[in-house]
Amino acid sequence: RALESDLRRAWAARDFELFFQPIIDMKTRRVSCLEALLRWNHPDRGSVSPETFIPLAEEMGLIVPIGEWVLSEACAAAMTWPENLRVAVNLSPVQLAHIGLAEAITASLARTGLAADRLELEITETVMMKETRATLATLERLKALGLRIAMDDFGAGYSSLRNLQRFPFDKVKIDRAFTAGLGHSRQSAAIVRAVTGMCLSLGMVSTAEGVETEAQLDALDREGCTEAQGYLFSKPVPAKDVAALLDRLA
Ligand code: G
Ligand code: G
Ligand code: MN
Ligand code: NA
Repeated sequence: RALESDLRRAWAARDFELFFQPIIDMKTRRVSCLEALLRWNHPDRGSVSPETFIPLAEEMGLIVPIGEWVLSEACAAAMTWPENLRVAVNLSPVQLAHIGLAEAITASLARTGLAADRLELEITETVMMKETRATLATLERLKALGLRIAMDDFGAGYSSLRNLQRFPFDKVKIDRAFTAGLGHSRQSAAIVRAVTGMCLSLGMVSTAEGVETEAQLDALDREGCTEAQGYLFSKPVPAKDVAALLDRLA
């Protein structure tokens, strides 16, 4: 398949770039974290979405080296930001199942000098269903390094409250479908309220994804959500534009 050989070539040439999108603390309305989002600059197709090429990279066994590159680049980028800012990195289920993950993370932190408590890992729930013992052991090990773990896209797919109970999550990222429903769907507001309430009770941060309007932000604040992310603040931007972005949002 054409895309497959293109991806292999792209990886060899490191034709990838990390973009960063800010996450805002609801209380201070300041940036607390930036999420690293991978982009592939395809010579003909332009920017290819990770939704297209990550599954392919998983099949091809490329996700582990690509994921290690992402971790390393993200840690290096965070070292150029103010020290109170964290960086969030998305992990593929395949990376989570890979035995070398904790070593790769330790190596990235050591090489860049980034403090472990400035790194967050975002994990989607799909994985959790299988290998729960191995997954739990890995997550406990990563937590012991001092980093934070977020459940990504909560409510979107295989969400199970059992997973929130048995895995050591620090944060829940509420899927943007619920944010989108705020204002015109009473169900969305009720679900957001229930999730943020649960997070508060369990000592977890709640982050709303896909915040696009002031009205949504106000509703989220009312419902007790603790962080917000979305186009209202900024689209994902290249690493070189982060400083200007932070100035704008300060
Ligand atoms: O903003 P964007 O179109 O980049 O994100 C699309 C999807 O790709 C999101 O679900 C996001 O979690 C995922 N994604 C973005 N960057 C990475 C990455 O570096 N690794 C993995 N595994 N997924 C990523
Ligand atoms: O699954 P994950 O949260 O990692 O995916 C992030 C994805 O969400 C990226 O594709 C990013 O570009 C997209 N995104 C970020 N903010 C918004 C937003 O406010 N609205 C919409 N529609 N998408 C967003
Ligand atoms: Mn994410
Ligand atoms: Na998400």
